[in-house]
Amino acid sequence: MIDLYYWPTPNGWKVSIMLEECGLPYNVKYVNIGTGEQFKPDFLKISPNNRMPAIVDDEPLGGGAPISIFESGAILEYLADKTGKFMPRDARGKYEVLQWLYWQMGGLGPMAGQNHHFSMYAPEKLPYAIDRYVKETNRLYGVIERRLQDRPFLAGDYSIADMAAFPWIVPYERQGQKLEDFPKLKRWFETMRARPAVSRGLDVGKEKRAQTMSEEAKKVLFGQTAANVLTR
Ligand SMILES: N[C@@H](CCC(=O)N[C@@H](CS)C(=O)NCC(=O)O)C(=O)O
Repeated sequence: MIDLYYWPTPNGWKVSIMLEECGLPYNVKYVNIGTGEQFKPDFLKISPNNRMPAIVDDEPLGGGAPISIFESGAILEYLADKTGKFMPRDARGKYEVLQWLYWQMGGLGPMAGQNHHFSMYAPEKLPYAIDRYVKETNRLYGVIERRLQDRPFLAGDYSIADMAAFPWIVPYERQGQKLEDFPKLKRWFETMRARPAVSRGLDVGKEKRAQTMSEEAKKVLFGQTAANVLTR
């Protein structure tokens, strides 16, 4: 059985979607990031970056002691390796997927995350910061749009690259984007959203998802320093 350390946000959805797509049984262990559960010493042992998602698999690929993995991209790769699903086995196909997976990890996710931060959560509305990240998100949507001109999914067949990118498009409105401006992306987004496993993945813990972030949660999440992890 796999333990999924999770909170219902785009990075968490990547893994709940993959687990649902693979039909793997899993236990959800909620990590309430708004109350600081990500700093508990037991969680830091699994996820030293104090971020969810993370998994612990007690029937690991390769056998032996349970394995723990943090970073959603590494988790998706592990689950693809373990099940043989959603990533081609040939080297060319595999690196096609990995390029788009890392593009999401290093680009779309962090930039859209900063977009959310400055547009919705920052105590001051800083026009330069908002404009920078809304524009960069827009450029990245354009990269997807261009990529999907001649293929249905980011890396050929449906893969972990799509499962990584899709959750970050779900909040497109709060990112200041319109799907109508990106018809191929819109078609891809709607195809994915219509998959029952994607829908089940998005539903995991949806009752815990706050519509607005409390002031207490902002204090926990923003302004972290090394002291947050070194003093535990
Ligand atoms: N690169 C990491 C990012 C994970 C991440 O940023 N998770 C956020 C929620 S979306 C989190 O756990 N935040 C807790 C915190 O900021 O203390 C991944 O993809 O796994």
